[in-house]
Amino acid sequence: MADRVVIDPLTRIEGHLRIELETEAGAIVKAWSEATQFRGIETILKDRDPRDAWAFTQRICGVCTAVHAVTSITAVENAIGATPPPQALLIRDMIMESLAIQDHVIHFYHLHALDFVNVANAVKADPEKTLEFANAIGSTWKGNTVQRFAQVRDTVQGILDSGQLSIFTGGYWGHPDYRLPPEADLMAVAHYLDALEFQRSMIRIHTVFGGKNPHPNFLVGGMACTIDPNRSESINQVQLGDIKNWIDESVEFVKTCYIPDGLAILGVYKDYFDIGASSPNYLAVGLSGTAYPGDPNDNVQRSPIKPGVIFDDDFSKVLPFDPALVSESIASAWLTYPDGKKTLTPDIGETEVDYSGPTPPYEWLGDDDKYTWSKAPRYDGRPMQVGPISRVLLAYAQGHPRTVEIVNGAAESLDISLAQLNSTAGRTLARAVECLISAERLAEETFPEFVANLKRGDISVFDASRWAPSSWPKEASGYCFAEVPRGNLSHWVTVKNGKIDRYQCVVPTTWLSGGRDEEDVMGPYETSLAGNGKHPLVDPSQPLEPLRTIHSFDPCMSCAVHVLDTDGQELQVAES
Ligand code: NFE
Ligand code: MG
Repeated sequence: MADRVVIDPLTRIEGHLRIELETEAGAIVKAWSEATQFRGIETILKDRDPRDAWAFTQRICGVCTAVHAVTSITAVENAIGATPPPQALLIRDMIMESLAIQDHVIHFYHLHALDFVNVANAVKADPEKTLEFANAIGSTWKGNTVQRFAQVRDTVQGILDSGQLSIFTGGYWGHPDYRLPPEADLMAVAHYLDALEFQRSMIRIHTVFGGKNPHPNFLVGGMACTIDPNRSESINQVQLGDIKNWIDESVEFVKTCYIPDGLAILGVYKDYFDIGASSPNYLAVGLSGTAYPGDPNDNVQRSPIKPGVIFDDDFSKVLPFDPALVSESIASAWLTYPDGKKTLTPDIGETEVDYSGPTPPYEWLGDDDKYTWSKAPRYDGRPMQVGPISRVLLAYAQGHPRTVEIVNGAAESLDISLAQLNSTAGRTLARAVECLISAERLAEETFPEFVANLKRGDISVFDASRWAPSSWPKEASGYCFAEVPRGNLSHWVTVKNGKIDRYQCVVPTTWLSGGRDEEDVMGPYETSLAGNGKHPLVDPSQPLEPLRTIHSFDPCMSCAVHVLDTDGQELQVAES
């Protein structure tokens, strides 16, 4: 008889995720991924001005913020035929890339590292030996000093002595599978605190180009800022100097701190390259930060890799990506589609609430066919992994030189095969690899290209020719697929008589956290836990192992279940 285990809420994520598990002899045999949170954005957009959609969709999330805005304006531009100037596109790229760097750093240190790093063990470390450990793993981060490590050890001791663990409350610090020596734990906790300080500067670029962060300002047809190196009231030489410094600091942090820490920690937990394999299919439209409105020629210049998919873990074969093959199933969701349909493509997607679950508080949801608020996206009928792992695998398979170089180096130092990247540790490694590539691209390509254009006098950031609704077609549809921190994000819009007629978002965490489809095929979270019946769970009262695996996807449930509203669709539609 299987034991039943519930993790609710699963913490150190954005939003509310519940995981139900059945275990036998210390291994997970069944899993259900359950979005128990209720929100509403898509239906709010009906009948609104499409030029405002970015401001609403951006509020789907306080973590990835700008990505929904960029995806939205690109989809709307695609529909109405607007063409932003090249400098505006480069500004958007800089915003997307800097967000990706910040988001991955936050994920590794603040949301995921404590699955492997035991804070309570850090106080046993000797600060001098900690510096030796940092040197031994190749960390040249400027924060590595004996004084700093001693100070952090004393801070952690003070927190433990107070009995109030503050940000470290609720960890499974007594779990037997924390394996790092105290020196590694102390170093990682010091870097956790450094990263907390440091992640701010990675995102300041948003405040220059978008006025603020989170939720910077955008504009259909361009960007809502002015750039002129010679004018004090616009973005000028002073801000460009600041931006260059922030970008250089980001590269330094990722290179000297994040990458060595990631390799060292994953090296100690190497069995996690054989744990947590998920759906063997991968989708990406480019490197991190790419915004792809459907024309393969549109992003040739900016993304060195093409949109594509990989099926069945066959990394030697990249198939072309076809937007028409994306669909969303509601077989396991508390939603309904017209005519009893279970699947719709997003261009004609619906968001109709149909709650059939028990009245909370509930004990178990997985016995019902429907158990989540999340739709289940599919590509050509298959669940897909999206995110750093998909982008890195697709870039590797397409021979992107820097990706090949970094992946081969990491695989060699960890002594793992490419196939082992489909794993809990593989997803975490891919995120670190991608973070370095994003930082380097921002520093060496995107920002220099923007500055070079400026030097040539290109200060145009807005094309007004399609601003007036009278210049739009009577009816038009558009979409944009973007590569955002957690994976592939698409927005789909239909504009009719100057207003939004339909709007759908298909979000990375929806791709990943969605449940079973009408064929009873599990979604990626579920497969990572119960795909082979071997995922460990030693102590159900301290479910650290499944936490490691789910955290490797970096869940954002606020994004995943943006589709609903507590009062029903009609009320919100009437709001415009
Ligand atoms: Ni709320 Fe997001 C990202 C989007 S979600 S964080 O990255 O879109 O999966
Ligand atoms: Mg949606």
